[in-house]
Amino acid sequence: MKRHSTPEPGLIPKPASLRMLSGSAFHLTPATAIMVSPASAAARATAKYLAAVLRPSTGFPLPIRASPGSAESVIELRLGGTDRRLGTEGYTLQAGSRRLVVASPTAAGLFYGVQTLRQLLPPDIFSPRLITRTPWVVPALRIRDVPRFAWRGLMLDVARHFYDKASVLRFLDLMALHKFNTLHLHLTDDQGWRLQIRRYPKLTQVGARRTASPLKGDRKESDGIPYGPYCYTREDIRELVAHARQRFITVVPEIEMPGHALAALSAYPTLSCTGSLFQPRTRWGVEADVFCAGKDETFRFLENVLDEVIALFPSPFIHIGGDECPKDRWQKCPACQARIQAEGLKDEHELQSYFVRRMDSYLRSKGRRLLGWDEILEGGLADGAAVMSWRGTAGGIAAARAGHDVVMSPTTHCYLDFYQSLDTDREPEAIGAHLPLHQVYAYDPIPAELTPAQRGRILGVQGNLWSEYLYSWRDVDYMAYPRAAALAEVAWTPQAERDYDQFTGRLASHLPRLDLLGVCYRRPAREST
Ligand code: TNX
Repeated sequence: MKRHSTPEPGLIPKPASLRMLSGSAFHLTPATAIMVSPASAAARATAKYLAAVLRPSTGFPLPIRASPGSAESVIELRLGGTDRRLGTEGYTLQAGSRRLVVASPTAAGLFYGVQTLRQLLPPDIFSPRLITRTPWVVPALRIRDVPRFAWRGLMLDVARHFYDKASVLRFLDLMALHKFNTLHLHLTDDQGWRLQIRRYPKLTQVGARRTASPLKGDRKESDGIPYGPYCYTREDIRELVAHARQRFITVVPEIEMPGHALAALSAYPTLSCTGSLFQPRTRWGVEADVFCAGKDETFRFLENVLDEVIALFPSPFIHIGGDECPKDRWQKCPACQARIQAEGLKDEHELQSYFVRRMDSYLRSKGRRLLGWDEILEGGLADGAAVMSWRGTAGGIAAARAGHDVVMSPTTHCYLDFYQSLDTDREPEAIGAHLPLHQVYAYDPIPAELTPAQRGRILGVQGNLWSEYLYSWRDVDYMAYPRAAALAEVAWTPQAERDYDQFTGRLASHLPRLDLLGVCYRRPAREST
């Protein structure tokens, strides 16, 4: 007789190692308890999270206990142990008859084990409505899992289009399911300032609305429709950060400087070189007016803004943008030219470097680290600052060689705002370039040209959702998924374990989960676009 072995579950991201066992499966029933050992606030919090996410579809009470008691079966969350190879985020999971144990030396590891457990259950565990089933079965297996990279990020541009707090909370929930641990929020740009700053109320009174946007479908025209005011209050941010923290996600704020700053200059025009009256930009693209690098007032303003940002966001890194800063105004500005003279700088590029170094030393004095797009390398970068490589990988390679930490986010593999198919007539309007699912999956963030020591500088990888054409959270879903699922695997799974055909097989089991979660993803097409 042919032996039927249990098929491997469709886990995304794929764990570092998984072994199917021959013993009996684990049964989740109305008489299952969650056991926390030893009792700790951290493990209890994750136990509560687990009970809450399993509740809508199972309807089971899943009490949290310190011992098995009379439970029919037990999910044990075991925090502790000294297995150093599990690092700060690894875990083990063993499922068998009557007992399923998730173990980790860290609370983060336990949380990732719980995410794996959710995916080990039948897909309708993700149903928001009650499913009548007993038992829910997890096949007997053993998993040992450690992420490849410490930075597993997604960036959400909330400046060009804004997504309300509820949408971002949901975005964080989906990130957690895919074991992402960093949400980079692009909070300010030419077209909008989205963060309430107490000391400078005009930033949101003036900077959080624009009179029009490019017309949907014909970007050369204006739609003539006012947009905003939209921003996050301080309370919103506190809630987002707390929700993220419970999911072991760090929220990295980005305040753009010296370029992409027109919304701020509209509120406080004296921070520009010309002092003219501005309005938040109504077209996409790059604005010529930028923060004046000559006036001390600019630096005082930015330091005060960063003080409030630091108070709201516990992230060790603060992103200061630094990309696409045209030098036209600086070339003609007496204050900027005087600064170049006084500081002995060669040109406006060195002035940008001066700007970034000055912000770097300020952030350092507050115990934080500066992170910026790869343009911040131009003219020399302060020690300790980290680089996000977006214009290909050359910036990341140069930065790693110079001893800086790097997050890889090249347009070629990580720009989730690009078209997903070459058949652009059948896709919602996007930024122009093309990034199919398989190309995201194919990315290896470690450049072959680096030495082993330099490779250690690559903190990880991030997918970017620039939002010029992402009008609502549904568009965000559509562009993010399933490419973010591919990126999650790039970020988490050992390179040797990755295989695109296998991934698409697992994705077929994963999409029903996303369906039940109401994710408006793009259904992968058969054609290899
Ligand atoms: C470049 S990537 C930008 C953004 C745009 C994006 C569109 C980067 C650091 N700057 O301002 O939104 O292209 O893909």
